[in-house]
Amino acid sequence: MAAEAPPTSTPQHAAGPSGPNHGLRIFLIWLPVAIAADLIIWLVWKPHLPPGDMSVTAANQQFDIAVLSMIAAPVMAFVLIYFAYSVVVWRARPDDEEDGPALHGNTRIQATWITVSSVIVLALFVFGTVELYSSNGAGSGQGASPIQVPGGPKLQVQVIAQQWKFTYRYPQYGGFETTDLVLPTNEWIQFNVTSIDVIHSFWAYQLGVKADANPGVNNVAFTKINRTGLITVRCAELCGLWHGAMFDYGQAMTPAGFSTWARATEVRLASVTKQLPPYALTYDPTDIATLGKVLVQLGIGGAGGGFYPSNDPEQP
Ligand SMILES: [Cu+2]
Repeated sequence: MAAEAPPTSTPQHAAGPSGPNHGLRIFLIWLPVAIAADLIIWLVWKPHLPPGDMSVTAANQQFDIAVLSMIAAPVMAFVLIYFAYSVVVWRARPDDEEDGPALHGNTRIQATWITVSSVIVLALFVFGTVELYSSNGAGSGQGASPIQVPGGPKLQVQVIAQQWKFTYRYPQYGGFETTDLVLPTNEWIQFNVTSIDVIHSFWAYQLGVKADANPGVNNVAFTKINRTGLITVRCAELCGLWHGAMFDYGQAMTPAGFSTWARATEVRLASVTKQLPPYALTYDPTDIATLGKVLVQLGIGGAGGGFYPSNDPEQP
């Protein structure tokens, strides 16, 4: 009757096949947290993500940020849960002087780790490539010869950056140039972005459009606007002393409102348009200086004159 008493507790690190299944436990804690985090991101967070959904490109960026967050959140949840689980379950007890089991040679952990990492990274690569392509450049400039061009008619709007102002030319309306950015809804818009001095960047926030403006370069970006409203335009490339002041507000109108505005502006600016260099995708800045002299000679440029014909009898 001298049977040995069975051990009352198993050593912490000796939990083998008969011990608790830590992997399953962590998974069961992680799963609801991951699902909840993704649901919160999609249902609660996404509608408020910048830059909103005023245009197809903006909505696409909102979708992309939400999807990337939904991939990242479960990974982050796993790291935090694993950390908390380790602190609670695997902490050294007062009488425990052992080292833990070696991680080397644990084929299951290594294989899982490499597989999951590879799947996530490759999926992100495919997702990013498809999203850039399918959304016509995702609102950023695709250079002079865009890879992906939306079908159908497009309103051409040339964005000309200079220190420290954006001006806009509308080649389909006689090529007039104005400081007002007015755009129609429900129509593809092709921005041809260039500069006549240093590098700038045309950033129409609510449209999700941001395209570099470089001298001598035509940088093409596309968007389609979903609804009318104000558009904030900022220069997004440090371009000199008054870079911070290089912003204004554009307007998205109904197609009928836009058409009325464009035709009226074409007529109003006709005499100025005649003096402009012919519409081109890029401009030689030395021509601009020549143009300035011509305008001064004509009495519609120079100090105080501005580009607009003046009715002031004091002006020559
Ligand atoms: Cu600028």
